[in-house]
Amino acid sequence: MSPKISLTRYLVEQQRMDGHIPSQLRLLLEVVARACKSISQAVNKGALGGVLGTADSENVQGEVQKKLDIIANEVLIEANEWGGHLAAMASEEMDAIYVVPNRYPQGEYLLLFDPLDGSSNIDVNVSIGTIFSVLKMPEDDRGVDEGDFLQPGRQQVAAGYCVYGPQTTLVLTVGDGVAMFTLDREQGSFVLTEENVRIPQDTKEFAINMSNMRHWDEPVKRYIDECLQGKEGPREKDFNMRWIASMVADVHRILTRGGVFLYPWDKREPGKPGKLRLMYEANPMSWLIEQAGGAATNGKQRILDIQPGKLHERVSVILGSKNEVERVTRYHNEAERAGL
Ligand code: AHM
Ligand code: MG
Repeated sequence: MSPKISLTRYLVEQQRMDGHIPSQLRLLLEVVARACKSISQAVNKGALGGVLGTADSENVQGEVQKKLDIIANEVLIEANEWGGHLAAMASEEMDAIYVVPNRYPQGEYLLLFDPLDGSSNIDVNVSIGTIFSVLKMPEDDRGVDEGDFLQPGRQQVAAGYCVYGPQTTLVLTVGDGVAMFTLDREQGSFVLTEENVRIPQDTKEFAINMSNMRHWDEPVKRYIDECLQGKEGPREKDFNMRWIASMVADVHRILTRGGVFLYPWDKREPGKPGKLRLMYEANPMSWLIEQAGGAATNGKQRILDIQPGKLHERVSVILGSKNEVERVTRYHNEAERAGL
């Protein structure tokens, strides 16, 4: 029987092999994984741990916070602030960036996270997760501020998520493909269970919140309408639909068996470019998807090339199997040319 490869061993070997994980980054990833283990414990206890339900607060986006949103945010901050690997953190649940306090050494990395993605699924016992993205502090920077975070997604040095479902699975990229680790609860460690994850280029499965159909713009309507026509329509095949309403779980399915995920701009709030957040949801997921051979755009442009203007910026997201994402993107370009 081949020996189990723990996350620690995987990271050490990656560091040795190509040297592109410096030791500070390795420590950072181990600490994030440890925090995810502790969030997984809290999620697991559910009502027994008194962690379900809403807190009496709203986040910067005006969304009511769940108790677990706040717990997960605190776990990630407490785990990461003292190690000397970070200069600052940013979170969906915090208005401003969190600069590592003076009493601790400052490191060269910036960590962004959505501590508990899929909040609407917490109380109903459906998969949820933590999404994270790691950037490097710009060189020769004297003091960290929000501007340091505003880097396009292609500059990420690590990205991943941990999905708390029937299994707790950590999925990671450091720019050398995608690896998956399953939490072995008896050993208390993440064990490598999938390497070189690849997404099939074609798919018969789409994920979108269909209840927003009447608010979509033309290219999205055209794409979904063609899928719904199945064998009798222009796509000449029947499509299946899934919508978990936890991006982590939908993306995990796509990394596992392919598919396309869409959370497009829609007319409900025309001033907002989309629902999902660029820096700690779309960017890390897009990089993972690209690293597994898929694609990710906002309909017009590669997500990883978008220059963020602010920390909590939103974006339209289309990601997954390459040929489908390219098709939806082409439909957007065609609609633009036709002035639709
Ligand atoms: P959250 O970070 O507040 O949980 O919101 C993001 C979630 C995504 O995980 C998911 O894809 C989407 O919101 C679901 O939205 P909707 O309820 O509009 O279908
Ligand atoms: Mg989220």
